[in-house]
Order: sequence, then structure tokens, then C-alpha cells
Amino acid sequence: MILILKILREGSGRILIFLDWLIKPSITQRSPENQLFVDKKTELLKLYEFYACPFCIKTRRAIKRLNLNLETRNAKQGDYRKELELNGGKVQVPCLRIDNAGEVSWLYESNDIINYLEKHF
Ligand SMILES: N[C@@H](CCC(=O)N[C@@H](CS)C(=O)NCC(=O)O)C(=O)O
Repeated sequence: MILILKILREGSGRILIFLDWLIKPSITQRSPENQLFVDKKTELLKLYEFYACPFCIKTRRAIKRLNLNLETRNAKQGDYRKELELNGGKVQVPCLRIDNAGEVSWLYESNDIINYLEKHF
């Protein structure tokens, strides 16, 4: 049963990736100076994600729409997964790692992440 759900989720993720590629969001335009300023700020943000997770696709789409150059980290396995579990508290994606002048916080929930990004950018 769990396996079937996983396959369905992975499958729907792949369909969403295709639709996301097909229907491009309109992208926020900035002056080069403003974009540079925003790029500097987004250096402090990292998005932990799975490639085909529907919630991550939604979040990545918002990142694209807001024209943010934000590093994404594949937490499916390996060091980033361990890092997320150990420091964030659980393996759930998407999760935004926010480095606020050396003070790190971990923001879960796609809607909260999108709200945070829309508020700050
Ligand atoms: N309500 C959450 C749902 C996130 C969620 O269910 N993520 C799944 C992947 S699609 C997850 O992290 N599962 C943990 C795992 O598969 O180990 C959100 O909107 O971000």
C-alpha cells in the first residue's frame, strides 16, 4: 500500500514537472543592481527538496516566478538528508534553511516557504 502511494506520488510529480516545463510562470524582472542585491540575500537561503515532490515543484515554481537564484539541495539521500534530519528536526521537504546573520532556522511547509519568499522578495 505504501509502495503504491509512493509510486503514485512519484508519478504525479513527474506529470507536474512536465506541466511546469510546459506552462512557464511569468518572471519578476529587476534592474541588474536590484537583482545583484537579491542574489546576495538569497545566498543565505538553501532549499532542501526532492526532485519529483509535488510540494517542492510548487515551491520551485514560486522561486522561478520570483526570479531568485536559490541553491537547491537534494535531500532524497546522502549528506543533505542527514543534515536536514539532524538540524531541521525531520526529513520533510521542501524545507528552507535560513541563515540570518549566523543564526540558522529551518522553515517547513511549502505554503509557509512561499509566503516567506513573497514577503522578503
Ligand atoms: N504539507 C507539506 C507536505 C510535504 C510532504 O509531504 N513532503 C513529502 C514529499 S512529497 C516528504 O517530505 N516526505 C518525507 C519522505 O518521503 O521521507 C508541504 O506542503 O510542504
